[in-house]
Amino acid sequence: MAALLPPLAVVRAAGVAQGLADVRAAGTAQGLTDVGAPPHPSDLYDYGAIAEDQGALPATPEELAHAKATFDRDGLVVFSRGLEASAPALRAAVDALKDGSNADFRDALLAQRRARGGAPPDFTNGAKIPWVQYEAGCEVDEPLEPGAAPGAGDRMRKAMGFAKYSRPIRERAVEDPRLNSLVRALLGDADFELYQDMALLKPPGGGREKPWHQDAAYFNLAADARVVGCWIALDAATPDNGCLVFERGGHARGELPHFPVRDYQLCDAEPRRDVVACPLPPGGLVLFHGRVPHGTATNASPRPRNALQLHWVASATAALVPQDAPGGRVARFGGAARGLAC
Ligand SMILES: O=C(O)CCC(=O)C(=O)O
Repeated sequence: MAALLPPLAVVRAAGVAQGLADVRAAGTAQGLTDVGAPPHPSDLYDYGAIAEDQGALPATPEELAHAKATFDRDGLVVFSRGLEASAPALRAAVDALKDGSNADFRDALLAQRRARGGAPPDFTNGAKIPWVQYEAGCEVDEPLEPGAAPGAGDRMRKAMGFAKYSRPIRERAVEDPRLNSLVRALLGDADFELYQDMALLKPPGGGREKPWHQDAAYFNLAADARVVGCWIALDAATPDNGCLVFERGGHARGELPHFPVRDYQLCDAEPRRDVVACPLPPGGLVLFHGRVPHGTATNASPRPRNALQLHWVASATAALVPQDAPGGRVARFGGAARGLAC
């Protein structure tokens, strides 16, 4: 979305009200500081059940086949046990992104920012660009520079494009053999590659909602791209701190229209069917289809909710498609492009 964005300085000078207008005009906000949003409707993430838990990651061909059948049917498959042994190291690696002690990520991020004159990166040419975003109201001039913004890392809401700079994240998540076997099975035994890596940090006491959406609406990939998302809890994720909520089976509804409201999102008024919550302990994970609708509520709790999110794409379908090209994501997912209003 970055190519459509207002300049960072406009967002920051204008404050939340104008910022929201910019979100509506632009589609989403990727400025260094989030533009903020009004509270979401209190029942927006109500759920009817807890998502079925498979327990431990699959170890046998039969367990892999069962996971694939569940994924194909529901658009998601949950493992409350999987990376629990790695969760402390992964959490420490994410903390090092937040406080700048991962010097390789910090230096790459700052070099990128300087090269762009502080403007947000253009994600249309790929998603693995080092980038961070802070919660609304957290003024940051030079993220991660020593002394520039004491404690600012605690208000970081998102980091991206760090896997190549973090060995623990690569070795314990991106390249975890059990996870890789599972991803291969879910993609129909296809070769695959990492499309995107993110840390989704939802700080305590108001960490920002992620409205209902389909991840594929954000990807500059073709309609037939096969993508598996993997969301790994690094803290206990619960309904009150903003665990994931899914529309089970909703991947079968195809590409749904998205609108710039509080984010680039599905319309709040659209009815959600068969909603399941996905609470997880640290190291628990859920793998999900690129078109399954999902979202997370504001973190209303005093507890952090840090998570790692990886997306893999089948290599045969990994070619980038510019967002505004015929058949690009704006034509396919954009509500306005489809002649719809929210
Ligand atoms: O972790 C979250 O709060 C939601 C993340 C999400 O759904 C996304 O970034 O696509």
